[in-house]
Amino acid sequence: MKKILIFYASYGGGHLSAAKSIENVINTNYKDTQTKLIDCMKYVNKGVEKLTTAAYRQMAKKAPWAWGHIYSASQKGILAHISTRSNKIMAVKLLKLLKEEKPDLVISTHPFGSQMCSYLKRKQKGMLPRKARVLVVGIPNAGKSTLINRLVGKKAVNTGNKPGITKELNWIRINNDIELLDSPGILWPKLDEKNVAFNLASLTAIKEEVLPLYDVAEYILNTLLKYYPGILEKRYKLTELDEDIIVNLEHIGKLRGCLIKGGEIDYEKALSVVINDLKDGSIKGITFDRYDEYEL
Ligand SMILES: Nc1nc2c(ncn2[C@@H]2O[C@H](COP(=O)(O)OP(=O)(O)OP(=O)(O)O)[C@@H](O)[C@H]2O)c(=O)[nH]1
Ligand SMILES: [Mg+2]
Repeated sequence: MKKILIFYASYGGGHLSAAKSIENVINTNYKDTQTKLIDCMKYVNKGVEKLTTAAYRQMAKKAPWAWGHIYSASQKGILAHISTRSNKIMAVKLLKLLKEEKPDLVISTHPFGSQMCSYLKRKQKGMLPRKARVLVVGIPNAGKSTLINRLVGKKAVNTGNKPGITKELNWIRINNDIELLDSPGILWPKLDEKNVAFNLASLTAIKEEVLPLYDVAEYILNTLLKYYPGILEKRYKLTELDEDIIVNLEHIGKLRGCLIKGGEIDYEKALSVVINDLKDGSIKGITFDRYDEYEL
């Protein structure tokens, strides 16, 4: 059984007559339906309905010529604004009726009823907005997953200090309004420029198997010497670099206590000192991504 509400308003008898005719046609031709006639203005606000229908009757009786003016004025401008605003306010009451009656279909023979229904339809769409879905994208090991965990306030996704920790896409709900998509780090399909590859490797965005850590540490030290000699001196007490990376790492290893049993230098540890100083932010406010290194 389908339920149909037919809204009308008592501004003159025409809207009610039209509503009754529609009801008649439905009841005669569609057996499996139930119809209900409702004065929508009376339902939403008896006071406003009484006042406006009385005003309408007086005008129709004493100044019928004024109706044309009011009708045109109600289509745009201040009157239209007032009417739209008041219909929006009254529509909230109409929603109660719609929730109680749960009609399959609403027909309205008066524009106020149509306006209130269309407002409710739009508002309902607005009340159920789609969640904002945000893709977190960037080079490997940049901190995408860490950012997501920080925003959610718990360890929702895996993180780790090497590229390739996130291997697939994961949707993470932050709250009722936002969902984040964690994604594996992406890189250019081909790293043509050597310095671009080394810059990425310096940020540990490229796997060790691709560029050996010794080469990366050497690149970092050379780049610091070239652009930030003050930092190289302050951090590693080096004003120049030896051509042999082992000599430089020996110096840094001694300075930072990277030793194995017997006082030998732990070169692996020394080079991870250089890489981690850059990665963990101990060396701040620098960039390897130099404008002057690119051919334009
Ligand atoms: N110093 C510093 N380290 C950070 C920051 N954010 C993340 N990290 C560290 O960077 C490393 C990589 O973090 P992840 O969040 O796993 O990076 P990711 O971008 O998700 O990496 P993939 O999933 O491998 O692409 C971890 O060791 C983090 O602790 C930050 O703001 N500052
Ligand atoms: Mg990740």
